[in-house]
Amino acid sequence: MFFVQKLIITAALTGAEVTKEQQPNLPVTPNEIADAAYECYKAGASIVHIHARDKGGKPTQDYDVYKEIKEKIEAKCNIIVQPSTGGAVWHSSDERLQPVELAPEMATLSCGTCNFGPDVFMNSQEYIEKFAKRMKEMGVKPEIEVFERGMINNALKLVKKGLVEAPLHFDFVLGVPGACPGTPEDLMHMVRSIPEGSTWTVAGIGRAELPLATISVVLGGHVRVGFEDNIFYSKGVLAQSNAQLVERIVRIAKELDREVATPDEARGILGIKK
Ligand code: KMH
Ligand code: ZN
Repeated sequence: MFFVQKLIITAALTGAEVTKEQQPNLPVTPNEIADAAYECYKAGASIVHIHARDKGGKPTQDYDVYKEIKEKIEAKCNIIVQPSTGGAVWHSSDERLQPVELAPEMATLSCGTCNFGPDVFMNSQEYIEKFAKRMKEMGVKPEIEVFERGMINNALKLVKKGLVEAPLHFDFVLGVPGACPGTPEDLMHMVRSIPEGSTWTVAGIGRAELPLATISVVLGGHVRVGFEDNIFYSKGVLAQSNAQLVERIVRIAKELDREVATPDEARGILGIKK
């Protein structure tokens, strides 16, 4: 086989920024999120990246809401549930850490501060180490979120301090307004900057989603798509569902002769023991 690893597709279903007004099919209640996760699983996703919302549709990092979502998804399928510890820009570090207490198989670990549209996404060294330490204690595999190149070095510092264990798994989030753009050159620079033996995925924001996902399929990386990152199917046309975005990546992967990983195969690639 030309490709060493099967393709891991992550569906980022909801995020903290998108509203139902912008994307009427955005899943926000635990039932909607669980249904969307199951549809993405059937379409070929092996990980779901989760952000919870409260009853009013506002982002929340509440333990109980994440618990309900996780249990509802796990009742439907064996997709890897990856809660966010990024939350929304205004959440405190303690609020953000709550879903880690559920001991999910994975969670995100943002490794530096950056501008985030009009806001600042705060991830001081103190936050990063606190999050990494708790994830290690809870046996949670971190997905290292990289919004700027220097965040890779911050992640490597965690390895030196024994807070994260190699092999590392990175997510390059490219095209956030105020942070690293989503060009192919930016992606290549990131890929060349991580230690050998690491795995990586790419979350292209907005219009960058599809081209960067396609490049990643060819390069042997992995792919994240979904309404958190992009609400459109094509220019000016809203996507019908998160699963529709997953289905397109599966078609592209098939055309390029790259097999798509099941959740258990993704666990094997990422070194997650269930
Ligand atoms: N909502 C962003 C401020 C993550 O999920 O770990 C942060 C975010 C990253 O979405
Ligand atoms: Zn997120």
